[in-house]
Amino acid sequence: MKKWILFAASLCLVAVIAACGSNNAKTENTSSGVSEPNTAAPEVVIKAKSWEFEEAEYKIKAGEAVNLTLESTDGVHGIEISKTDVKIGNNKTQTVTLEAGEYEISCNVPCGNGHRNMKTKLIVS
Ligand SMILES: [Cu+2]
Repeated sequence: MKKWILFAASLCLVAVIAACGSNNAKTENTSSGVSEPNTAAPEVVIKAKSWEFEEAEYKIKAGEAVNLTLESTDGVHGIEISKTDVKIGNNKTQTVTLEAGEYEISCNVPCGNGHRNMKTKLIVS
């Protein structure tokens, strides 16, 4: 429980810092992308198998909470999203809120021969 309070507090801090630094383009990626669990948010399922993701790209809305679920249908995988702190474990869900842009989703679990090529795109707009 305490962890969540700390986490929420740090999110608030990031929001304050982001608001203050909005004139400075370099600070805009300080937000982690990870937000508090929100079961009301729409869900996007990213299916993974050895060694590829089901879709060549995934699309979500900018600035809105989305539940990203990683579903592995073959093998054990995990994902991380470039330019963010978002990491999602095998068959886990994470609520994320991202700024518009193009991100790369890649597998972060060494899962065998094709691991290094296990990437897909996330379009946030
Ligand atoms: Cu992998």
